[in-house]
Amino acid sequence: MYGIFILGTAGCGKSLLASSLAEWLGRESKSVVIVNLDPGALRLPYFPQVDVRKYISLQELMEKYGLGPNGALIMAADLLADQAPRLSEEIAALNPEYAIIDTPGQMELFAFRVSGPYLARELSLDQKMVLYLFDAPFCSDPFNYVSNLFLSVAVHLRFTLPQVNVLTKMDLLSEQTIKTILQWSTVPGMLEATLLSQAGGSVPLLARDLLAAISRLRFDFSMIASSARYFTNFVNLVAAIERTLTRGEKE
Ligand SMILES: Nc1nc2c(ncn2[C@@H]2O[C@H](COP(=O)(O)OP(=O)(O)OP(=O)(O)O)[C@@H](O)[C@H]2O)c(=O)[nH]1
Ligand SMILES: [Mg+2]
Repeated sequence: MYGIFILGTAGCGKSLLASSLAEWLGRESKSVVIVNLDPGALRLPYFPQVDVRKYISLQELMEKYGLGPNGALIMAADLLADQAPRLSEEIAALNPEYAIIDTPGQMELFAFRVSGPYLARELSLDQKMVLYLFDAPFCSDPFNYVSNLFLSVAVHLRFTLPQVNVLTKMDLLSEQTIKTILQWSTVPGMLEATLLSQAGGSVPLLARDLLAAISRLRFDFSMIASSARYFTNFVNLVAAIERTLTRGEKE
């Protein structure tokens, strides 16, 4: 069983990508289960065969502990860790080739508290990986792009799983803008030059220094652009996912 954890900032397209990826793999005759780990999800674009909302209810937490919606979300995120055995059991009973795991909207509640990495470690799946999503409209600003690189590296440090970076919602930007964003991650010096050409006092220099710091980490910054709405570039995306998972298998 392969496990694909989908992470990224709020609204970057995690749930729709989970849904489209499941549909695509299903069309390739792969057996797929989508696991919803977002206790706060109101509406999902797919039917989650395994759903943490069965065990954790935000409404109940608010009533029982007198919490507001944010307090309940934090508590719910912390309670996720306890659900590892039940979720593992449910996934094992379905025995899919792929478990696609949709994670909570507010990434910091999952990735930067104890429960997310713990749950990712404990779920009994043979090979696991992270898909880290960059929201393309947000990342067309070079400063936002650099901040997101930091988040991507931080996620990698937290989960220490093989990771593929995905530029989502490519249908919302022009081909030229997508090309530019992809070049920032592959053409040496291009992002630095773009940052330094921006107005903003000391901000471009700060962004350049941050970029230099991350570049020393030897992290793979390459990205695959895609659209979960139109399945654009899914052949390459799925090939990268399969390469990453089978590489892990050989290690
Ligand atoms: N045009 C376009 N819209 C997209 C794409 N992916 C997601 N969206 C839209 O972006 C919005 C957020 O998508 P979601 O999949 O809910 O994102 P999310 O990261 O799960 O959001 P939260 O869980 O609420 O943080 C929705 O309105 C989606 O329909 C895409 O590839 N193209
Ligand atoms: Mg979501």
